[in-house]
Amino acid sequence: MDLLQASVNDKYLALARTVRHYLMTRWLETERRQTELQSKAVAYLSAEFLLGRQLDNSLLATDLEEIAAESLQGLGIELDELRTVEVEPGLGNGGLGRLAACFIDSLATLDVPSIGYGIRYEYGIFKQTFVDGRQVEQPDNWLELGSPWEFPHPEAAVTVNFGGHTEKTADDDGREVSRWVPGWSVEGVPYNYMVPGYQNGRVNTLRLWSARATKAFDLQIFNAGDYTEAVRAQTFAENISKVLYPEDSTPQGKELRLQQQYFFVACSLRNFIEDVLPAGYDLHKLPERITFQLNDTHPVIAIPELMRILIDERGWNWDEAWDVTNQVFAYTCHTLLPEALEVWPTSLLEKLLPRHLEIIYRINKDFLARVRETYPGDEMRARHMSIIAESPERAVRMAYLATVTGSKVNGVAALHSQLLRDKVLKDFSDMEPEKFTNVTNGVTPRRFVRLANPGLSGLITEAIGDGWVTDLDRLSELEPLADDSGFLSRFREVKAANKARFADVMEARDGIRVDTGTMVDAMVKRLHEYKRQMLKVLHIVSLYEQVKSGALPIEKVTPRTFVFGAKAAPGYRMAKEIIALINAVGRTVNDDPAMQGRLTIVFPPNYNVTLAEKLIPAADLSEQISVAGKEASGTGNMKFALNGALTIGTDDGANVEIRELVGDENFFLFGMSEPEVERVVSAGYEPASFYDKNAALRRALDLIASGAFSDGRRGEFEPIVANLLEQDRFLVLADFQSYMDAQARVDTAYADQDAWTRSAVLNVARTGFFSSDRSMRDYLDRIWHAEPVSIDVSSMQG
Ligand code: GL7
Repeated sequence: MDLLQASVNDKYLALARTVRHYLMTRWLETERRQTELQSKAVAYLSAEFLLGRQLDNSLLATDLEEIAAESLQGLGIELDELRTVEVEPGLGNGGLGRLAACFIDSLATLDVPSIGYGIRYEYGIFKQTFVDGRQVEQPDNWLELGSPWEFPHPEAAVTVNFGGHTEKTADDDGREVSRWVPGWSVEGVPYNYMVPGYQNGRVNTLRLWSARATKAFDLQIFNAGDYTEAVRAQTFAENISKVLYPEDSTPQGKELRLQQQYFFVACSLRNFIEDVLPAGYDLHKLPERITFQLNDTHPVIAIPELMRILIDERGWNWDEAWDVTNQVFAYTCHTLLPEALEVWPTSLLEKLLPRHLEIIYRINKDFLARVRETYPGDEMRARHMSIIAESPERAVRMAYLATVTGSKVNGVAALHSQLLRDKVLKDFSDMEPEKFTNVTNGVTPRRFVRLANPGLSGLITEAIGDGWVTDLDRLSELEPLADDSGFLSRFREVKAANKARFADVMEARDGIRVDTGTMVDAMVKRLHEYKRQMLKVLHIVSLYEQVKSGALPIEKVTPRTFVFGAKAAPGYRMAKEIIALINAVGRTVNDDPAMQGRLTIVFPPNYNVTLAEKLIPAADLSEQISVAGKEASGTGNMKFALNGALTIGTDDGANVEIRELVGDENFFLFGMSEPEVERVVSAGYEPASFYDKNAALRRALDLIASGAFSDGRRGEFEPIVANLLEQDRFLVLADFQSYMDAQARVDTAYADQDAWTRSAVLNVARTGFFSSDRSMRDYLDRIWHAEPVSIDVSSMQG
């Protein structure tokens, strides 16, 4: 095709194919080396990988950016223009999925043989739009314009069975064994993605599975002459990988969801055992070759699947199979919300995976025998610890199954792991304390500093060299520069340039104007009541009310741009109401001439990884304000701190560790601690008493209830107000005053720009700990015990 006729998308695709071609040699070499050495690898099983755009990351990993930009320029093409056409694969909901993407990046960069296994959803997380300020979901057709980063392998499809029943038969030795007679099956087609390490020649694989109808199935029906039925069957099969469930931190409990989970782990185990391991490999030695890390409970059905393979397909006895299964799985828990722990009704498992249910029953029987042996006579304990819940309906507690089976169980921040041991999984931790460990989350410095913040990266590299990109602890070398006025002013210039860039993006993307002279105060994360976007809204409404009532002179208000980014699960009513309220407050405040240049609210729709990469480097203040004891870790908090935003936050999740590292004087702490929350709740929390006692809070809530943000319609936000006054599960009202006070401290601190910038620099210098490279080293030391294997790039051609 003639270049003149090529669309921007054509050019983007051409560039992507060129880069991936370059990576291909390294990919093949990585695989060759693994086949040769057969060293221990890590398989990260995750229902979500929220990858973000691939082009930039690949250019960075290959160090091809400059060459690409120059050669494109020679052709009259701007690299920047091509970057912007890439549609990010949104194959995840939020933190959990993005964490998986950071982890595989770090594993590749650390030269660890590893493979990611997940689902190639045809539709990722929905595209969020606002209609009259209310969230409306649109399908995310991310494959529409072609997907140059994936390699489909239809020839390597595997079959996955479902349904049917089990039969008791006798084996050769006359022992009774159970046999699964499945009712139907689908095929899983692997789509491989390259996961390049940072300039080290290693290219690992992310293998995502796509479902299609089996040939046999089709053929049977076609032969019977029923064309429409055959096509229907195809659609039925393809449904399995059709769409990502948009629920976040809540279990979905739907049959299709369980189908997705079993589908991808069954494909992955089969792939690993039959294609990755050498032919004839003795599976008794499996623990020498692999750890399957279970990313939350979504892949936990892999446990009975491996037992089934070993016993039913390989003819092993139970104890042998259990011994190996125990050693190869480890489980990461990502939540503290009891309602978010997945349970599957036994009735559903019976229908979809009857053999697996039998295996789970047997695991439970053996486990409970162990509990009774350890705690004779303590029947209550046995009942509490049972993998099978008896009410409200008989169901399998997937977190318990994972805990009982896994070699290790970890939480994702120090406080979270402590609360798992003390509360969520207390009985299990009492029985097997050595099983429990912590690995604090991390984020990849490649994507979230080096790529997202070229200005800051340049400044850091100039000061301390570029070693920090793969050794983030080296950021501590910046510490002395926090007192260097020249450095501080350059740091400030970078922040200003990042704000200007963010403003440009907002203008181009959404037609939203951002005043770059204001403090950028950002709260971006899924909309969830426990994360308390409402507390942020009350802060804004209170400031607005105080100005309007004359209590606060406008000149005293620190000019701020409040940036929200948040998707609500489509079925989560209250979350959607809160989105509508934020937009309503935004409209009123932004349109009020009295607020001009002082208080502005921007809420770009469809917050995603791509937008995060532009916003985070521009932020001054990072809002991490969940009620203590609910946010397992948070990872946005780390990204902001690493980019020089100061945090206003509760003692929750990884905030605790951030504050410890940056120091109290560089962090705005507020709110009740987890034990305080616990005490208030158990004493019988009465939110209305806070409303009665606190005039500012009362005025803010009254203003919302008065219809001031809804054209006088008083009932509009009644559900939100009533919920706060009557229930307030997440103690928004109880923490209001403390939050307002902390925000006042923010204003005071921000007024001294030198001191603020110094704090910002110290945030960068002291948060190297939050590299996902460090998280991976912790997993390697404490859980996986796999070794790096370097790839020799010297002989490779471009
Ligand atoms: C989460 C936690 O809510 C979040 O705090 C954590 O940082 C993340 C990664 O460990 O996992 N758990 C969860 O279910 N989702 C998360 O983001 C969706």
